[in-house]
This record gives sequence, structure tokens and C-alpha cells, in this order.
Amino acid sequence: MKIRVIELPLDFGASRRGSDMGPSAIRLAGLRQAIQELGHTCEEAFPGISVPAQEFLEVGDPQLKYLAPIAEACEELARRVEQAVLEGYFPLVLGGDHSIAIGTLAGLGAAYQKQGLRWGTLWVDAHGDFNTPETSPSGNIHGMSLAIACGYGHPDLVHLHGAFRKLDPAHVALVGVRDLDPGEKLNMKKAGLSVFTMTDVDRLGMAETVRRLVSFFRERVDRLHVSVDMDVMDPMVAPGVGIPLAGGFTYREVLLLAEELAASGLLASAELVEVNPVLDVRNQTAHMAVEIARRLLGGRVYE
Ligand SMILES: [Mn+2]
Repeated sequence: MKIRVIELPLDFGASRRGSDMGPSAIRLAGLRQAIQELGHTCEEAFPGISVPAQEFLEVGDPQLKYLAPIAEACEELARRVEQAVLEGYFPLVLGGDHSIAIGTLAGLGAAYQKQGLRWGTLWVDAHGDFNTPETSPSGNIHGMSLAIACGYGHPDLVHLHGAFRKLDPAHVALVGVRDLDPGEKLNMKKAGLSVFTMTDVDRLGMAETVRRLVSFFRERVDRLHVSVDMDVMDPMVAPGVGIPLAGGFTYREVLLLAEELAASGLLASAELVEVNPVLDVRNQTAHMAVEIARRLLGGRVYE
């Protein structure tokens, strides 16, 4: 495969600083080498998308903090992601906080609309990221990105990179969810998302969960995108994330998920977000992100 790594070092969609250093930490943890050892070509865009530091920006609307600079950076990301898909690349997007998914999903939506393909997204996250400005307790945009892609939220973000709904909520599944805001939960039910909570994963086991996820997408879409928020992991194994939340995936569970998604043959893009080196221990969360990427791209232990 031809992989194009696209970085967006943006951290002002979240209230904890530091995920802007995520792409650098993931590079340091050996991403390029891991991709090349699998026999793929790895292309990294240089210079990357430049983002002003949070200290020099105005917060703006407290229910949509840093709306303008997030929209601007996400527009550029959308353009690059769309171009990568149209040129036949597998885009691998590195964040940054999860607000960058607004750009990734807009770019994918635009590309697949041009190609006439149905596509879906697997949201691997402790949270739903399905708030609107009305329901968000914090006003942080990283908690709104999936809702925006599905057409709910501020028009500047919903209509980013084209005034159409980027992602059909009927083609979205979430897995690993264990913390939802009350209004967000109502938004999700209204949109009709398919949700596998952490409790569902406990009941079914990861092997059965991923079997169901793969058949869900196989019945509905031609292409699959996976967006991995590292806070889906248990903080015992991945301390370097913006919002650590107990009761997350084990390392083995996430690798099984990643391998099975790769084996499905549907996967055409991926995104890794919320690695926060300021909070990490010996860069272990970034190393984990690299291993997840390796398995998503076809890496196996014994074949
Ligand atoms: Mn998230």
C-alpha cells in the first residue's frame, strides 16, 4: 500500500495542553520504520500544516472554544485528506486532539462523494464526541467532532470543505465507549448510531465484538475509516492522553481489534489522536499508537 502520513499538531480543541506534540512523539516512536518494514511506501508531508500556539489565540465563544483557528486548520487537513484518497493513498492522520477529525472526515466525505463510494467510520473512543454547542459541558470542540461530521453542530464546521453531510450516521459505529454526557447521549440516539459500550465488549469479548463490527460495515459500506482516540485504552497502559478514564481496553484487546479490521479488507484510512507526551511515561502511549498503526496496516506476529 501507499501510505501518506498527514499530521495536524493542534491541541486547542481540548482543555489540556500537550497533544500538539503527539505527531512528533509518534514519529519518534518509529512510525516510519514500522510502515516500511511492512513493505508499504511511507510518504510524509513536509512542511506540515502550521498551527498557531494556543497562547496567542483568543478563546472566542465559550461554547465553541477556538472555533476559527480549528476551522482553518481542519479545512487544510480536509483538502490534504481528500487529495490523498483521490491519488490512491491510504491516509494515516496523526493528531492532535480529536477536533482534527472534523477535517479528516470532511476530506474523506468529499473524496468518496466524488468517487461514488459508500463509506463508514469506526470511532474507537472512551467518549462519544457527539456533543453540540448546546449540550457540551465544556465548549471543547474535540467533544463534538463526530456529531459535526454527521451534520450536527455549528454551520462553520458542519459545512467545512463543502456544504453537505460528510458522514451518514447509519454508517457509524462506536466501540469502547464508557463516558457520555446526558445531552450527548440523546443526540446519539436521535442520530441512530450503533454503539458498543465497554460493557458490551465485556459481555461479548473482543473477538465477537469485532466480528459484529466487521459484518456491520461489510453490509453497509465499500470503504472504512477508523478513528482511534488513545483514551479508549486503559490509563494503566496508556497514561499519555488528554482525558484518562479508568476501565479501558487492554493492549491485547486493541491489537486484536486492529488486526481484524486490517483483515476485513475494508479499511482505507486511519487516524490516531490524543497522544499527549506531557502526560506520558517514557513515550509508551506513542509507542502503543505505532503498534496499533502497524496492525491496522497488516502487521501480524507470525506470518
Ligand atoms: Mn475522542
